[in-house]
Amino acid sequence: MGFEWYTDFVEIGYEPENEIVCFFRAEPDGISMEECAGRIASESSVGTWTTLSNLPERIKRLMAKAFRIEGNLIAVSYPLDLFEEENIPQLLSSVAGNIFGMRALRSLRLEEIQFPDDYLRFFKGPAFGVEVRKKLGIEDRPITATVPKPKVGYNAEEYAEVAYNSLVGGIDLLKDDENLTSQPFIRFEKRLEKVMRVVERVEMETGEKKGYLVNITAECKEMERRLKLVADYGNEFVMIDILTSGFSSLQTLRDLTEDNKIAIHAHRAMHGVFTRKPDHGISLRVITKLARLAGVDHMHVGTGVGKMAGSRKDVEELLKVCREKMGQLKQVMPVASGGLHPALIPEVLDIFGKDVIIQVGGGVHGHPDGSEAGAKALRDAIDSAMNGIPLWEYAERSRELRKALDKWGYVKPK
Ligand code: CAP
Ligand code: MG
Repeated sequence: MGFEWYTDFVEIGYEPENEIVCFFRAEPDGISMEECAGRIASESSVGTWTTLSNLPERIKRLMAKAFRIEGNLIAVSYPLDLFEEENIPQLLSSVAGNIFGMRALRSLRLEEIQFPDDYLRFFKGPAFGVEVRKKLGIEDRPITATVPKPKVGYNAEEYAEVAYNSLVGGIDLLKDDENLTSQPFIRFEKRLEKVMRVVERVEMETGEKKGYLVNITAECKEMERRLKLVADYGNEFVMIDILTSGFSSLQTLRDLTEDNKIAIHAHRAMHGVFTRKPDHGISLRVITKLARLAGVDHMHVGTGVGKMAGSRKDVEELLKVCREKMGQLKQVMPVASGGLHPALIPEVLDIFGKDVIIQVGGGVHGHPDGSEAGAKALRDAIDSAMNGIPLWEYAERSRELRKALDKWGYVKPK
């Protein structure tokens, strides 16, 4: 129509230089792919539905360009000046904002974002990443974590007891569940105090360094208060549900942890709302990449074998995002979690290698002999896999491992 200019944002064959490039999967509704591509580039940069009476030359230079259309895939390049330095919310308001709500697009999925170093250089990235190993003195094996289960409901005393049994059984990090924060029956301060006492007690008894992935998810100022309490105890980790809290809170938290050397464990609860549909939403690849920019140290990436969606190939793709060179950003320590138990450990190590945090909740606390035995069964399974010993053979000298194998066999939970 005469008043439209969407196709002015299409320049097939254009070669981006030092720009942000986004790859979208789009399903147009009654328009051509070229018009669809133009809408995406226009609405996510400087355009709108109609030509304008005023459009200075220097603003034309900020127009995004749809430069490749292959089937349903569209590549769009964005001049860097469209984006504020170190501002993830604004980036998402641009490339994951209005375009997802346009009537002319039946569906849209942001599959990938590529950042030039000139954009990355403003981000702190992970403070520690894989170097969290140094906090625990663990260099030659995966780090283990467990979440007390039932995931919510214990009071602080009961929780501390499960924590003690898990840590003394060999778990390195005690992790709060994603929906455990400060409920009436287990207020944050009391849980923190009890668990930190347990951490100190187990460190004394075992001579091993332990840590608490304490969930501080809350309103931003409250997270800051909780972070300070964690730092006062000398704990070197916090956990945040990064998507329910939002990237703004995450970036604030990253700034706050700069001084007290606290590692950030990122839980991705709620990602399934927009990552699971293959034709609409935002890919976990993009979410994981943004989490690395924001500066998380640990990031859940699925298991490839457990109860959460995500194939081995999907997990391997996310491992690349955690580990590939991205400007000056440190690597992220991946977390394998969701439906794991001792029998699945060899396959997990085959996928992840040793630089991984293996989180096992039900697979520890569902052990027939309780949490301490469950923890030992997990450590024995790791030891077995790290030394190339078949699990059943190792189980001949580990009652705990044998009983875990008896209960769960080699089931891949759904
Ligand atoms: C795992 C878990 C984690 C999921 C999150 C849970 O417990 O604590 O939150 O792994 O999914 O609540 O289900 P289990 P993801 O070990 O008992 O399964 O890691 O895919 O983000
Ligand atoms: Mg959980």
